[in-house]
Amino acid sequence: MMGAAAAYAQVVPVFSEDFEGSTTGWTFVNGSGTNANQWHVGSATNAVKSGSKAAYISYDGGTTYSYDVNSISRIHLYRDITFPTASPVTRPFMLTFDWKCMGETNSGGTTYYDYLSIFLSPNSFTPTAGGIFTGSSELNRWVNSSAWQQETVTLPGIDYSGITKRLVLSWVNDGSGGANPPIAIAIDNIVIAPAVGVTFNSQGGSAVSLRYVASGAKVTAPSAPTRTGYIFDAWYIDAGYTTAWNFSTSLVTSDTTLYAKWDVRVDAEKPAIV
Ligand SMILES: [Ca+2]
Ligand SMILES: [Ca+2]
Repeated sequence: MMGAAAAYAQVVPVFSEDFEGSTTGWTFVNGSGTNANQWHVGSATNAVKSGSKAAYISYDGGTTYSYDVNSISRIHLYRDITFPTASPVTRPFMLTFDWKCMGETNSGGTTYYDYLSIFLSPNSFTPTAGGIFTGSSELNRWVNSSAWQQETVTLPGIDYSGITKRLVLSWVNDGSGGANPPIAIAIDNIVIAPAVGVTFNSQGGSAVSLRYVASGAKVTAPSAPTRTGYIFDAWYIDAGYTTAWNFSTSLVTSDTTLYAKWDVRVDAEKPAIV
């Protein structure tokens, strides 16, 4: 329609970065060089999830994926991302990425000393080397995994249509202690994309809310719905009940509707056999 903005297409990413190509658009805030630890995009051993490059912290100019635990760091890697103009936005955006980082916390894991922090901030905030980033909208902090993890973050539910956000990756470490060997942050395959929705058609049973997940992710099974005179059987991908949805293996790659299958309760006086 002329003049009408299209709704965001499902699955199509707003932003995607695998670090294989140019780093144009990214700003490295590593300070004057007196700090050993710096952000790099490169090919250090153990720092790459897929392809041949990733972003990570190195104490020796990108050769080694590791940090100097005695060199205090507040360093940043950031870029601006402009969301396309589209309305209405009726589904959340998901940020996904692969990461690993042991860093350092207290023994209870409640206080972080060496960690990655990610912000999706207004672009009026600019990170400075040596300073904790104070932009709004810290999404979370990541620490305590020496193995690669895939993370999914549901972005705050605002209208992103046509606005520019600043994606800030901040590495912070204090001047002592840390995992041995020190494992700093490595991050790869950053994607921001609209979520895909799973609609649960309860087929006459109690209502089950729509769930959003990142494209390619699993959806968690909801609590079983209830229906007078029936026993809930399972969720199916079709209203003819030929194929059940396997919540432990099936991946949601587009908007999906699942249908509740019900068995007639033969003797309503007796409780259901579990
Ligand atoms: Ca890569
Ligand atoms: Ca430390």
